[in-house]
Amino acid sequence: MFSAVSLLLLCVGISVAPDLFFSSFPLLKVHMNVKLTQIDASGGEVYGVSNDSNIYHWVNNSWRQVPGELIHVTFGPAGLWGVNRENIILKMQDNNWMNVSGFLKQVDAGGDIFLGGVNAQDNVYCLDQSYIVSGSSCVTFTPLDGDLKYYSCGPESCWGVNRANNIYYRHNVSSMACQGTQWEQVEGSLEMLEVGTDGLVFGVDSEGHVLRREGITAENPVGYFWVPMSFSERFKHVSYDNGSVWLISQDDEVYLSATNPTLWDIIERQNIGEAQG
Ligand SMILES: [Ca+2]
Repeated sequence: MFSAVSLLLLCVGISVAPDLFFSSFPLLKVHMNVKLTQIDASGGEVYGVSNDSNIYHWVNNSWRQVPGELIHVTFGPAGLWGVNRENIILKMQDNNWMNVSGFLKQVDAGGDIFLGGVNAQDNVYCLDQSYIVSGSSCVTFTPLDGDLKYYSCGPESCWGVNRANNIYYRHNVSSMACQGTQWEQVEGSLEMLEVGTDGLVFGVDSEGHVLRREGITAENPVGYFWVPMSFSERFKHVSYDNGSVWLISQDDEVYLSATNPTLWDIIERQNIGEAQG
């Protein structure tokens, strides 16, 4: 149980300069009887999958299993989507998983309202709003140039990483022209990254460190530099939504951190996990 005293101590510096002390926020290990390998948070909803392909939804501070089997799940303005072991793409439509044409190993529904993803050969694709809202299983993905192993979108921006862990920002993506215009390589090296609903970007490097992109604004969507978060654990996956940082450790345990003390107060009162030193 996270004590009020330690919360106070850890947050002492935060009122001075929130951005500079961002990385000092505490870490909470979320109580859970199964392990997760991937997680996606958006619009107040959180979904994850376990290593045996079960799907979970965070509801009322606990995990509720969702019917079906996926190796990657995503939720966002484009809805609830996933891919299974055969790389078949599935969309939650009228409370059932619907097979959608095409094959991807990873998808992201964070675009407003479009989908991004990559296939087994690291080819990059997106799906325009017209196909998202049509409800049809027969869709045509738009190919992008370049190769990525992971691609994630916020409402107005997409980021990805390639097999060499190079990081790329995609310029001028939109709901009606999701392919955007060109790539811009961003300094640094990451295994994966996720774009939040507010456009903030978090990633995990090859050593399991979590990094946040600093300085992202509408005028400067690429931001300025990466800020490491000083967690004691090492992680393999991160997703961010509205102040909450959801993390999966290298041994598949789920952790939660938060970017403001108010949220921490709520988390502590709800007793959904145990604080980590
Ligand atoms: Ca996402």
